[in-house]
Amino acid sequence: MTNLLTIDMNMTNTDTNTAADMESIEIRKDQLQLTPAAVPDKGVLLGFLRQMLLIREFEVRTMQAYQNRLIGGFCHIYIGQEAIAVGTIAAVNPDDPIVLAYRDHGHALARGMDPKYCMAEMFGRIGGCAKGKGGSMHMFDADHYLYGGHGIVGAQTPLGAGLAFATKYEDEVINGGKSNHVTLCYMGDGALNQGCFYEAMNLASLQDLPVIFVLENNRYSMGTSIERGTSMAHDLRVKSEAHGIHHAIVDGKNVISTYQDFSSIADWCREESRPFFVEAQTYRYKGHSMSDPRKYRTREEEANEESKDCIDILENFLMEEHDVTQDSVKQMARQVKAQVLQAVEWAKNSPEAPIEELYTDVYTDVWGPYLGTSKPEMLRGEGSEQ
Ligand SMILES: Cc1ncc(C[n+]2csc(CCOP(=O)(O)OP(=O)(O)O)c2C)c(N)n1
Ligand SMILES: [Mg+2]
Repeated sequence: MTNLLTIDMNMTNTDTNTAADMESIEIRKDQLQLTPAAVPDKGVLLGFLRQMLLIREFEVRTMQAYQNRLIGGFCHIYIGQEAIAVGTIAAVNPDDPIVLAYRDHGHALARGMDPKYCMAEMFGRIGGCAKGKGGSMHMFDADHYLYGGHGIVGAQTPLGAGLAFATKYEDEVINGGKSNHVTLCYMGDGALNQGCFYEAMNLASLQDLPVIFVLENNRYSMGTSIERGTSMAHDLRVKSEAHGIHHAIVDGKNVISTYQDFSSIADWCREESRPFFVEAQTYRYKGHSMSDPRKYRTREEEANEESKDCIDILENFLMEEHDVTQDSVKQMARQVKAQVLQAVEWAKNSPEAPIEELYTDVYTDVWGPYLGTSKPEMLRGEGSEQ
């Protein structure tokens, strides 16, 4: 039987290549050199800390509400990954679009969504950002250019390319200027294995779309480690290199360096109108979703990762470099806790959507009430028996 390697060699031999030529094949090196932005000042860093504390407290209360059955359905907790949402969103402009996977509460808060609307959305209440119709996985906030959390793994990647196409078209064609926006398209490591991601990269590269695919590599997709489920897990640059898209790795546990690196990458994408693929290395402390017993990894591994916590890293920096005291951090944590508890109260007191709401904000309004037959009301009377 001929193996693939032999076929390959035969094909090469029919070319003009010799063995000597093959030895001299050069691996293309990424030549792009970017200088990270400066470390932000104390005020900005305190803002980062407040946001990360807010997200963490919000997620703790979310877990509590879920356990008390105030939240139903799927619910994915962002604890451990806060530095990525905070550092990356701070590095772009407020009107740069962002689009998310389903682990989306942290990004929504970092983008400026009021925690009340985020919490009420999870409670399925009318006071939620999508009137409670979307739930945990579908935070959406058009005023803040947040184009949703998405539940189908990878589905947001073509949307990210599309958003970048839209801003580029608006900037260049409608407004007759230079493309001046950059879209952030977040994805988990599980999305690396979805075909649509490669289609999105292909189009983004072909059409010079200013989109950054932000890979939040937390090393697991549900219970599957990246090494088990993804080829070339040790060198993910190859995923984008095939499309002529630059790749960078950022320390997703360090909000300061994430911000610094990301700022210069985002500036480059905006200036050049080109895509980028950024791998932010991180870890999720909790299970995949609320019902995950985490049997696929050891408690030692978790403890080791939690000992390098993103909030601790920033707190230590602020204490060492800016004389921030433990007391002032505690005070900030108390303020944030009060804010989140208010959000929980708002969600609890917010009514459920009235029944008529079932028929609003949907693509069709022609279906009627359920009548207990197998054929939907909306399809009757159209002369079709199919
Ligand atoms: C197309 C598709 N396949 C499978 C699923 C089921 N599923 C939901 S989340 C998930 C894991 C994704 O992991 P990752 O992208 O690493 O994101 P993380 O949960 O780590 O944030 C899978 C397989 C899905 N939602 N969509
Ligand atoms: Mg993952």
